[in-house]
Amino acid sequence: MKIDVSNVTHEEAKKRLEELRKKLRYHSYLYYVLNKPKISDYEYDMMFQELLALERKFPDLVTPDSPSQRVGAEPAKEFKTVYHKIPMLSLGNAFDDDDLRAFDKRVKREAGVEQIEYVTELKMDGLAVSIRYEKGILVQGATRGDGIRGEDVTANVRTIRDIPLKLFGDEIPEVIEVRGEVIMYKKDFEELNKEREAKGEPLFANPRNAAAGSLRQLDPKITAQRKLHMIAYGIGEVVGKEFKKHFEILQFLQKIGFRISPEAAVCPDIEEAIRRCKYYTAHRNEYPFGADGVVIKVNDLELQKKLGATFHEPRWAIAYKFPPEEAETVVRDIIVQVGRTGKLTPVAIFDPVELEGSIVSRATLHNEDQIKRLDIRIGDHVIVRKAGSVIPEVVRVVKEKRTGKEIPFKMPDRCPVCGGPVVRLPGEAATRCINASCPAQVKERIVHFVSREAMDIDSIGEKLINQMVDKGLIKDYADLYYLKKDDLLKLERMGPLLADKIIRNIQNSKNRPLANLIYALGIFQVGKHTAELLAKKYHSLDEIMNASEEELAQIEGIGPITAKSIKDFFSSELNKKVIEKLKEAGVKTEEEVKTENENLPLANEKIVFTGALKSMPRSKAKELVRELGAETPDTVSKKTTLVVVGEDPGSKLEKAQKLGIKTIGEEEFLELLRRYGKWT
Ligand code: 3BA
Repeated sequence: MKIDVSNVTHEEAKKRLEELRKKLRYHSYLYYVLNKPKISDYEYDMMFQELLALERKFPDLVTPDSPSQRVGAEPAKEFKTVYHKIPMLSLGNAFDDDDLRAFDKRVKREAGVEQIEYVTELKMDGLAVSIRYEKGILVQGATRGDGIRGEDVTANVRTIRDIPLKLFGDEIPEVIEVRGEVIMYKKDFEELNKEREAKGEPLFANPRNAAAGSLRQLDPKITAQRKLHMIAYGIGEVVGKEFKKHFEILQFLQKIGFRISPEAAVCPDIEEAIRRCKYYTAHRNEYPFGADGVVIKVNDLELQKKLGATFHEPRWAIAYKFPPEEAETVVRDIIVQVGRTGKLTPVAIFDPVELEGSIVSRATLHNEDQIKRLDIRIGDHVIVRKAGSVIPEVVRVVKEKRTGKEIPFKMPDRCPVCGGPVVRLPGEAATRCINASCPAQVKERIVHFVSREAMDIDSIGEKLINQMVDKGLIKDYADLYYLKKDDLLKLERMGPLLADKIIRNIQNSKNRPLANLIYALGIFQVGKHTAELLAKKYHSLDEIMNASEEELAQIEGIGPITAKSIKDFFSSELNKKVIEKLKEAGVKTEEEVKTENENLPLANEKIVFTGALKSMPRSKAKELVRELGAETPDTVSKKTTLVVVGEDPGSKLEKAQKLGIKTIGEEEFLELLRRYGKWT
């Protein structure tokens, strides 16, 4: 339905807009903050549509606090830093009743009173923010950051429906910073992850990470699509309003338009606060959001001030942490997953149980030693719990319930994905599949293969690699060299020019130094440095493949474990096949033995001079750099690596610039000579 505003005058619109904004604000408060709407969604939408229509007709009447202005800001390049005038401290932790009583004792002693009144609030698991209002208008939203400075996320917080753009009522202070937690509901988190899974995007580990990731988006339109909420629990700077109690602050926050912690309560003493903690603990899974504990605060603000804070936490508040939820279940199987880097992870499959509000049926067992340590067998009754993440773990086996029919687990000696050999190096917890063509690892291995320090193949990124593997164009990194233009053209967003460029870049990488190739192979424990040691010692891949483990271990800088890893890699028939494919494609696997000259600092440099040097004749300059190993051709070509530019340079300079070759002036040239002791 379209609302007709064609006959409305500017003056009428101004009045009507004020009225609409006030009504919309009020009803959205009833809806979002109090959960008690008085009008139907339809009525609300109609008012909103009318507001939009009027604002479209009279753009000069749009105000920043209008309910229409929640989304609209353009993506930012980075977040600005916000310094918190009043720091956002952290909270000390308590894990049981005794910790809480000890806290109370300290508070009583330091305050010099017999009994303390507390406020308990559920501790929401999200991201702390501070929202600043001036004259009742939202002017800035910031993340807590390190407590001293956070990030300016104003555009993003504006998209959150339960953060008012304009405060409510007629008791609005000149300035007020409202502090609270931005959270995501559990069901919205699960939905978001489902969507992300369908799109092949990485999942968020928990609702807190999802809330944080959603709020810290440079594009507020993305934040607007995420279902975020905010619950207020405190204030920062305030001008023009005084409070006596913390609970009074909470009530005030609710009055001016915020949601506050459900069931926040005043407790006459610590024993009542402890009872409240038990109550929240018993109901922890019934809240729509994740809560990880209870915050207990001294209610009297005068006392809070007297107690003060240490460097990083207030002495008047503490966080009671819920114990991790545990459940008993039966292990039905132990399967082995292969990660992107080849690590084999045993996973227990058990009868589904509910933990922290969601149903779980598998837990990571980390590695072989963990299974041994806990002595987990298939058929065992076990206690499982969640460890701050969606991935549960096994805490212990209920040995009393063993029947003797339980089956011990043995780590497979073949990769469950590719059937290739697996290796566990001495001192390593992980068992790994070392097959360069293992489908579980192929994407990661190709990403590594093309990276700068490896084969340095430009214009191939992770997205393209994913596509090529998913479409079956390549099964390992050697297949890159057999790619045809027609293959590439089958991919999304691929044109003939880009395809040509990719093929060219791949072909151009065939002559990389041997060290780059060795590194690119992705041998476990062989980084760039070890690859260089190997290349220097052996000059060819074949020689390395033929070297014994003992011989490899003798190289200075290579230990026995790395030597074993190298030997294991090259002993695998599957890996030999991949290397054979690289060779057949024409990838250079050897390197000419370096002559003495080539160990000089400027070996491989081709330096051309143009223009006159003030400090020496050109012949002298050439002689000096030749002594350092450089060649000094007379003309600039693609192979030139450096052009030294003197006074009145000729066409050589232009040519160098056209080819994008590095040029330096005389001062820099002398600096270069000085570096190698050829000039003083
Ligand atoms: N109350 C978190 N800090 C909280 C103001 C103090 C505080 C929290 C709280 C320090 C929650 C530390 C970050 C911070 C504002 C500093 C709460 C919650 N109270 N209910 C006592 O529900 N997560 N977090 N935030 N200042």
